[in-house]
Amino acid sequence: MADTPDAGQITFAQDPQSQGNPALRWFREARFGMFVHWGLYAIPAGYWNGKPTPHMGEWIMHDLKIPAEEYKQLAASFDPREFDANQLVDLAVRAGQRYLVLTAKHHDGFCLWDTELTTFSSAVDAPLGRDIVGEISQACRDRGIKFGLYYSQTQDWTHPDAAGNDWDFDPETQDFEGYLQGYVKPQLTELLTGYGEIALIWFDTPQGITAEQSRDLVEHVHMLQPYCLVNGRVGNGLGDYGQTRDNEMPDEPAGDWETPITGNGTWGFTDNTEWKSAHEISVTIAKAVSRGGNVLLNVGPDSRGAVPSAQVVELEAIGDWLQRCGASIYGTHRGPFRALDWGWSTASSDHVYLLVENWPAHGELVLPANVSVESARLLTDAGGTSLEVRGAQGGAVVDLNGVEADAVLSVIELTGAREVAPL
Ligand code: H79
Repeated sequence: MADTPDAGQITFAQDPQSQGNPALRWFREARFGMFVHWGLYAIPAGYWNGKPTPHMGEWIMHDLKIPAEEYKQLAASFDPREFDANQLVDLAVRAGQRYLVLTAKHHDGFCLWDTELTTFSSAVDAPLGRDIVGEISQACRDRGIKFGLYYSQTQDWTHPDAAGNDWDFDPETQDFEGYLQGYVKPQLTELLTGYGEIALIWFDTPQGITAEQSRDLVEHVHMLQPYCLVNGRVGNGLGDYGQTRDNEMPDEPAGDWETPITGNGTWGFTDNTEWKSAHEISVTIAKAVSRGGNVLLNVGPDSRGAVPSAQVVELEAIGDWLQRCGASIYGTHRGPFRALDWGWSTASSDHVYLLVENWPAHGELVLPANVSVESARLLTDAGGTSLEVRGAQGGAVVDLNGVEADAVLSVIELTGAREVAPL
């Protein structure tokens, strides 16, 4: 889980009929978002009665087959009195993230809003008595951050008719369609009518959901909010944009897409401290944007609602990097240069951007043979230092002698880059 392999493909493709959703404009502009996995699993934080869970923190109930009635008692301990939604969203702003997706309901079924459909929520069963969806949505609205909700539509380990829990419930006698119509859709109605604009609904693990059921969910969301994006994991090739598997990077994907990545080896909070560095994250962002996609980077707040300070350091370093070179990321699209041995390219209508991971030891960055360039400058230093370009009629090189590589990832802006006939 800790790395971002290159071999992945788009698992949940963009529905060709949905490519026209006008909301994809903000999505393409944003490029980088914060995923927030927060729920009861932050309390055991990877251990149940001293026993470690073998995989991701938020899967503890499933992986240790904790009885639903026992797990549900955790709600009484969900008491993050000091949690401040403004601080969380301020962190997203400092990290340069333009949208935020909160786990309204993860696979364990615990709801972070005041729902009529169950008391198993932060608002009722928890002493907190707070509507976390409401608090974070308001903080996002105040700061101009697009707000989306993760909703586990197929798995719900505390609902007798949902998928995923075969240790308490009998899959043979379940009424999954009844759960979708009588629970999932009414909950989506609450979320899409009670909190103003919802920028996207992030479904997950479609598993055996039928095409008809996936379509019903997409239509339900769009009936309530036509400009709410639906991610590809609603299932069956539907949704407004495509998606990789978790922590994957596709090679040459078509359309609009997103990769969700962990900040360490888990989504829900545990004691794992293998944080991805700002450099690693910047490389993932560079690869994704150079291939037309977005990165949704996870934070898993602890049981008090705090993001671990070691991760805050990396997020702030990414934000600092984006302050300097955001022009190469926000609102840019697939770059013209492929298969570079030193990095990746993105493009806007005016410029081509080079995101250079392997800084050339000899001080010369070799551009593809059929490219000519008018001028180049370094984006990631304070002054936007001009760089000399030699051999502009094909086989051009950017002179990097005397220029220091950026501590996160160096970015060069090209003006007047043109394809010329190969010499
Ligand atoms: O929300 C995060 C994850 O909890 C969720 N998607 C991200 C965004 C996710 N759900 N499922 N998976 C990821 C992959 C599931 C892997 C599994 Fe297993 C393999 C489930 C059962 C076998 C890992 C190994 C978890 C339990 C055993």
